[in-house]
Amino acid sequence: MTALAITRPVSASIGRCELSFSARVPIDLERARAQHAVYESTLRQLGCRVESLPAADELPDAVFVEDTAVILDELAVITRPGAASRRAETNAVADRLSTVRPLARIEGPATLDGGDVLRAHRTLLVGIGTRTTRSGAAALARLVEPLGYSVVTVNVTGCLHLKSAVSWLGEDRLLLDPERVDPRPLDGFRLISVAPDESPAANALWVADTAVIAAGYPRTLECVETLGLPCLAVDNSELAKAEGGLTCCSLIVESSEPAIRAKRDVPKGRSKDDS
Ligand code: CIR
Repeated sequence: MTALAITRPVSASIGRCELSFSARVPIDLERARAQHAVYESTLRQLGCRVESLPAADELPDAVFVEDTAVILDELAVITRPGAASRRAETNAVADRLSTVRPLARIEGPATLDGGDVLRAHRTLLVGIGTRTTRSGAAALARLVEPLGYSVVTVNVTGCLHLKSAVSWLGEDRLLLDPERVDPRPLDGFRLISVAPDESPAANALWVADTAVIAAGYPRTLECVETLGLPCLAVDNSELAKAEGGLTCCSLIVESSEPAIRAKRDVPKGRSKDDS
């Protein structure tokens, strides 16, 4: 079955992106766009149908579509990003996702970024850190637990999102930087650590049973290959200056068949903890 990969162009204003942990350095727009084009063609090579949303040059971080939604088989949850400058990004994403999934929303004042939600089968690991609040995680839990998902919160320190530090590599495998995430809630998973000086490699995209790993981290690549997993390296160095990794640049819809498009009522994700 062909997965749909939703992407969005690198905005002309990317130089004004949100930054939380890195110093601002110039981003070469043409190079960022060229790397993003290679990223999209890698997704195509892996069998995805890539669909790019309309450009939003006035929204500096629009390329990082991952943060705007959490897509499950049964519904898509439109997030309320922790950075106010990013909230308008959700509009175009919601429009597109409304054609493939019933929608639910995280309502304010709770906040939740898609980069903090890591799905492994029916478990959603939710990072609590700079962008996602406890009430955001609780709001997500109220939406998805009735559907049979369990939500496990994980404290994230020293990096932007949970998925900056942990990635799912199929089955029970998690690739992680143990320095940046509390491994205690990850009991039951097989933990694969990135090489000690290769922390950014912990953000890897698992698509079509292949690990897409940021170029420039050869020891982590070799470690994942040694597990017998197919790997591809993609250069993401320009968008890394905006604190973006490989997962951030796509939303993968595993099945976009019309059969699952039926509308139905989905409860709002507002948390009583927020009032
Ligand atoms: C931000 O700070 O929101 C963007 N500059 C980077 C977002 C990266 N997204 C992600 O890790 N999921």
